[in-house]
Amino acid sequence: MTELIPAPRSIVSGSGEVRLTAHSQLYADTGTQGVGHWLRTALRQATGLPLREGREPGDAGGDGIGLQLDPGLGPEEYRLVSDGNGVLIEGGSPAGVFWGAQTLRQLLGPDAYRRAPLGRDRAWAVPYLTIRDAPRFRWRGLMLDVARHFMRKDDVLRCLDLMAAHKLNVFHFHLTDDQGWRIQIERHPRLTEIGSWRARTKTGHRASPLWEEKPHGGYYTQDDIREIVAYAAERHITVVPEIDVPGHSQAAIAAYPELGNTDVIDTTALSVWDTWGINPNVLAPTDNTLRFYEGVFEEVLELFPSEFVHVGGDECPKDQWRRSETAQARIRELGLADEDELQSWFIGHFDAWLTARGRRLIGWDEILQGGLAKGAAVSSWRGYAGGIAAARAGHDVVMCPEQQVYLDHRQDPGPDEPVPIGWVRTLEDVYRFEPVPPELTPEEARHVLGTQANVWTEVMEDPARVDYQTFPRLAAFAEVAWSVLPAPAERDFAGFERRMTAHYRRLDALGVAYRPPAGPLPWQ
Ligand code: TNX
Repeated sequence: MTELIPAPRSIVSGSGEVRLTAHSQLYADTGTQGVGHWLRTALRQATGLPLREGREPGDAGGDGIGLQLDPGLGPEEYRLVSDGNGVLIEGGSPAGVFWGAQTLRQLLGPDAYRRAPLGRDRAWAVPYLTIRDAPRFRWRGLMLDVARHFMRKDDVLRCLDLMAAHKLNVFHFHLTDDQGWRIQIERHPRLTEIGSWRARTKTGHRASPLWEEKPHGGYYTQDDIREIVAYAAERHITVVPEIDVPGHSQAAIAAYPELGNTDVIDTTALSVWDTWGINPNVLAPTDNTLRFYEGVFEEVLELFPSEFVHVGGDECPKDQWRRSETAQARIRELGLADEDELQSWFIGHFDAWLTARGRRLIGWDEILQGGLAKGAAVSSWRGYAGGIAAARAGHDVVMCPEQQVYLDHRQDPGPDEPVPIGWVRTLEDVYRFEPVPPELTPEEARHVLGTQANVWTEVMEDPARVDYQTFPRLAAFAEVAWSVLPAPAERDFAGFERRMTAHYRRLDALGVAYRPPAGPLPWQ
């Protein structure tokens, strides 16, 4: 059972196996109590074994599990040794031990992912081996768009569990967009009262001649957010919130019409958008807007301890600013050249604001237009170009080019594919994705913090559809983000597919509605 995904740096196999029994103990040193709690809970559910607390890492029976810190290892590095003394997982930090615990779960076989033991005796064995492992990137992300379609809190928690099982550690939470505002902001209650519902949305099966139109909405209370952030933290996942400005803001403008360009259109007539695409109704570059969003970000910072805060910045059409006397006056007053520089000023304001509060701004690559704000990091989505330019200018980058890692795109050209998005990103395309473009020098490449896969949900109305689009491709993505792989053309995709056979059984045990290798089932 060493068909591990993502592949570790090295495995040396021995002969023999550790067998977990009713007598097996689980020891966790003082630094790894949290991981110990997580692992005991997960394995008790799956195996029914008590896994009582051990007093030392190894035990006389040689059938226990030990967890401990080894300051000699890198922060997310771990070593897993299974031998006559039992299973010992050591990590440079609790996170490293946690990733080692994920590997242990894979070694125990797919049933180790179940929430209840099966009704028959079975052996829980870990082959004798030594695994040394560490991630290639420190940012291994998944972005989930809960604005286009709201996902309930429990679905988000499940998503975090699935991320952890794949050793992903950054959850980019796309909380606001034209079609919905999903986070409670106490000082601006209309953002959720008005902004979290839209009157109609097109949903339904691809084969329906007329898609069903129905109201859609929902939002997370601040307590829901606290729970999500804490649940993520237990799994060594950082939640990076995204509040999209100055474009993708129609839901906010529908709630507070004064945020829009009131001298160009009647913003009181706007409602939460019920169409997909790029929206012309953007925020007005006024002091009032800045103060309003500072208030939003103040509450956001209280809820999310992450170093990075995402401010969007993508797809902001400049037409209203061109026609707005208020926006033009601002351009003159600031001595700016054009509307691109006005956007840059807008983002720069929040860069300085976040930096003053000990945080860092990250935005989509359009924030390069008109000049990149001083401390800003970039999510490079329109290919690699934005990321390359940012890295060369000394800015940090997360690579997420839509040509490779947009999981809303269909995964097969076949006519039965349920998602009506034109571009095809196959499992193999994702497996051959390389986050660091060869154009970068080693020095510049250090600015590539890592990579993330993005799940935009315009056409994913429920968690089953999100599962279908996300898996199995997220498994390939996880290997790209974690493992040190050869250049794209030399990657052993056939070998990856062989390991996927075991991985599909894990996803089955986890209840993931992945796309079957043979293609969609009739009801998908
Ligand atoms: C572009 S990626 C967008 C999203 C859409 C997505 C659909 C990005 C920063 N903006 O608003 O949902 O394409 O693939």
